[in-house]
Amino acid sequence: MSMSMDSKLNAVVLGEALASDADDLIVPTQDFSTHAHVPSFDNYLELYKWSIEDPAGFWSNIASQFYWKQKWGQPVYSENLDIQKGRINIEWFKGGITNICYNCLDTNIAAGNAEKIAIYWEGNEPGVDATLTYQQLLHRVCQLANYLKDIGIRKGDAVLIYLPMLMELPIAMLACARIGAVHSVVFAGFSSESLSQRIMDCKPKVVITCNAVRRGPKTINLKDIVDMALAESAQGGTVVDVCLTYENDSALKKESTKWVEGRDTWWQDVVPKYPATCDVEWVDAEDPLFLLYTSGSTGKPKGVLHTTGGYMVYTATTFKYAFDYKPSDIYWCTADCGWITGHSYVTYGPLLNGASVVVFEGAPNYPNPGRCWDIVDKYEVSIFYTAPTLVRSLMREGDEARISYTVTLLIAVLKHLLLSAIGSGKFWKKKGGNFSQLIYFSGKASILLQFGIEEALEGTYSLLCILMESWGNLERNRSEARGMNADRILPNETTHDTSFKFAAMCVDSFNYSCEPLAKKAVKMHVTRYSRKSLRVLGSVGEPINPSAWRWFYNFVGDTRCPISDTWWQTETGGFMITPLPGAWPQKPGSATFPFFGVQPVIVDEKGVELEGACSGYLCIKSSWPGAFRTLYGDHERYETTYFSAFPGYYFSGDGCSRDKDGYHWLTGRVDDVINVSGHRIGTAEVESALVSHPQCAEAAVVGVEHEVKGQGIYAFVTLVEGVPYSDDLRKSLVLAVRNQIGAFAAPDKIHWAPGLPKTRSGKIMRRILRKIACKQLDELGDTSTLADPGVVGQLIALADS
Ligand code: 6R9
Repeated sequence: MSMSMDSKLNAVVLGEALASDADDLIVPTQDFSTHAHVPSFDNYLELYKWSIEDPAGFWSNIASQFYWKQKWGQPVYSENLDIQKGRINIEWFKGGITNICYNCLDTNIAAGNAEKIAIYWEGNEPGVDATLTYQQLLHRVCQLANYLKDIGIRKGDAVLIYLPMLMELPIAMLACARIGAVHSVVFAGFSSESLSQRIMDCKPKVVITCNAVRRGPKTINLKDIVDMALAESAQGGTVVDVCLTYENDSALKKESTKWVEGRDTWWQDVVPKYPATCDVEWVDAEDPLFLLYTSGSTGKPKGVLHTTGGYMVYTATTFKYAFDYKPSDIYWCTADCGWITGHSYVTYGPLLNGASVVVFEGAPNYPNPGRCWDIVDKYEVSIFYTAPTLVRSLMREGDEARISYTVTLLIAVLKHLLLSAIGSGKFWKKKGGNFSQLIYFSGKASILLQFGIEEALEGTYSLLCILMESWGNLERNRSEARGMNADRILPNETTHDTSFKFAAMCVDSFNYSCEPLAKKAVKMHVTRYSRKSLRVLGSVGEPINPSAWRWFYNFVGDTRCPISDTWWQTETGGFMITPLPGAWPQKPGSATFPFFGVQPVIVDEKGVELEGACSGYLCIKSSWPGAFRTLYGDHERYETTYFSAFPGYYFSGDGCSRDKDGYHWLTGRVDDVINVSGHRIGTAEVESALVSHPQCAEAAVVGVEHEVKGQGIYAFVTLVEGVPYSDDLRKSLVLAVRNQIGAFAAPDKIHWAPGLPKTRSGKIMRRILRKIACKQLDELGDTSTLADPGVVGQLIALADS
C-alpha cells in the first residue's frame, strides 16, 4: 500500500468521527451489523487493504467462485493508465474462458435454484403481473438465443435492443450474452434521431423492440420510432436486416402496428418455436459483453464498452456487499435496463447472485404516488434501490397530506370533545343511546378514514379502542334485547354507562395517540403502506442531498434501513464509492468509502493528489475489474476524455470532497462547479441548501456570467405544491443558503420553476437551464429528449417574475 493510502486510511478514525460529528452520524443497529457480510469497519479495512496490496490475489479469490470453462492465465490483470507511457490498456482475467449468462442462470439452477423466482414482473397497471423462475428464464433465454443464431447472429455481432421494462428486455440481454453477441440497449425513451445515431454507430444486424408500451397513463408507439430510426439509418448507409418485434398487446394490437414486410418479424410468431436449450458460446474474459451509449458534454454519444470476465466478477461482488445481499432478499431497482444501473443492478449483478428481482414496467407515481410502496408490500421487497430524483418527487407528494394532518387533528379534537360529553353521561341521557352512538361511530369512522384502516389498526390504542367499543356494544345489545327501549333499561344503566365510559376513555387515549400518528400521516403516500419487509435502501445517479436522504431514511425506511448511496458511472461498470451497510456509521449525503480494489484520489487542477480533508477532482488510481475498456470504435477519444486531464489516473469528471473522517462527498460534475469571487461552489451544495428550506421541493443551480464576481449563482426553484411565489419567500430561500454555506454562496437570482427540464432517466439538463439563465433562448438546442419538453416554455415565461 502506498503512503498516501495509508495516511488516508489513518484519517478514518471512527471513534473520532463519533465524538466530533455525533449529529451527522447514523449508526447501524448492532443486530444489522452482526448479520452483515462486513460487520465492522475493521473488517472492511482488512479486506480493503488486501484488495489494494494484492489485487491479483484478492480478485482471483473472488473470481474462483464463478464458473470458468478454463481458468485465466497470468498475469491476472495488466494495465496502463498512464497516457505518457503509451496506449491506455486494461485487462482482467485474460485467457479465462466463461459465459456470463451461464453464470447467471445455469449455475444457479445447478445450485438448486431452478424453482426460485428470478423475475417478478409488475406491469404498468396494478394487478397486471407475471413471474419467471430461474428455469423458466433459462428456457426463454435459450429460445431467443436459438432464434438469433438461426438468423445468423454470431459471436461479436452487435444486437440493438430498444425495449421497455418487459421481461423480454433482460431476456434479450441474456440471450445475446449466451451466444457471445454484443448487446447495445438503447433506453426506450430516446427519440428516433438518437436511436438512428446509435444504430449507425454500432451497425447491428438485428433490432429487437416491441410495438408499443404503456407508461403511466400514456401509450407510446415504440415501433413507429424504430421505423423512423431504421429509415434514417438506412439513408445514412446502415441497413438493418431484421426488426424482431414483441407484441405488447396490452398497449397495442398486432393489427394496428405498422409493418415493413421482409424486415419485421413478430417475436411471438417465431421465438417460441425454438428449442428451450441452447449451448453456450464460451468467450474470453476480455471479449466484449455490451456497448452502452452515454452522452458526453458535447458531440456524439460515447459507446462505452464493457468486457465479460471482469464485469461479471465486479458487478456480482459489488451487488453482494453494497446491499448486504442474502438469498432470502427480494430486490427491486427502479432503474430502466436502458441505463447502466439496469445493466449492472437489474440484470447481471442480482442474477449472478441468484437473487429474485422485481422488474417494473410502469411509472413510479402511477396510478398514484404510493405505487412504489404498494409494490414493496406486494412482493415484500427487502432491498430497494432508486434515484434521489424519485425520492425528492415522492417527498413532494406528501404535501397534500399536510392538509389532512390539520383536518385530522381538528376531527380528533372535535371527537375528543364529543366523547367527553358522552363519557360524562350528560349527552347520553339527554339524547338517547342511538344518536350518541351515531356521533361516536361517525367520529371514529372519520378517524379511520383519515389514517387509512391499516394505519388505525396498527396503533395499539386503536386496537384497544375497538375491543372496548365491541364490549360496549355487546352490553348495549344485551340491554336492548331485554328492554327494546334504551331509555327504559334502568336496571342495566350502570353497567352500560360504565362500559361505554370506559370505551370512550380508550378512544380518548386513541386521540392522544393521534398526534404522532398524524405526524406520520404527513407522508401518507408512504406510511399507509407497511414497508416492513425493507431492510436496505439504495441511491444512485446524482448526489443525494441530506434532506432527501433523511426523508428516505426516516419515512421510507422507518429509521431501520441503512442507505447505500452508491457513486459510480456507466464507465466504471459497478459501484466505486459506497457504504457497506452495517460496516460503519453513515453521514446523510455521503457515499462514504471506496469499494474493495478502488483507489479514489482527489487531485487539484495540476493533478497533485490532495491529502486529508480536501476538495478537488475525483480520479481513480489503478484499474478495477469492472472498468470499461474503450469507447467503441474510438480508443483515442477514450484516452483523451478520461486519461489525459490527469495523466496516470482515470478522471471521473466529478468533483469530490473528503472530510476529516475520510468520508467522500460527491459534489457533482465538475462542469457544474461555479466559481464565485474565487470561491468554488458545487451546484449540489447550493441546491441542497435550497432544498432544505421547507417550502422548496427541488432546485437546480447554474453559473451565469457576473460582472463583479466572475460567476453568479442562478437558482431554479420548484416550490412545494400549493405554496405561492413571493418576495419574502425568495429572501428566505437566499437566507437558507447564506446560513448553510456562507454569504458568498447566496444565489443572485431565484427563478421560479413549476418543473425542471429532466431527461427521462431523471437527470436535470443543466445545459438548457444555463441557456435560459443566460437568456440565450435561440441556443436551447434539442429539447425533445426531455421527459416533459413543455417545461422549457413555462420556465421562459417565468424568467422575470
Ligand atoms: C450510475 C450512473 C454517472 C454520473 C457520475 C456522477 C453522478 C452517480 C452518484 C452520482 C453522486 C452518487 N452520480 N451516482 N453523484 N452520488 N451516488 O448514474 O451512471 O449515468 O453514467 O452517471 O452520475 O456525476 O459521474 P451515469
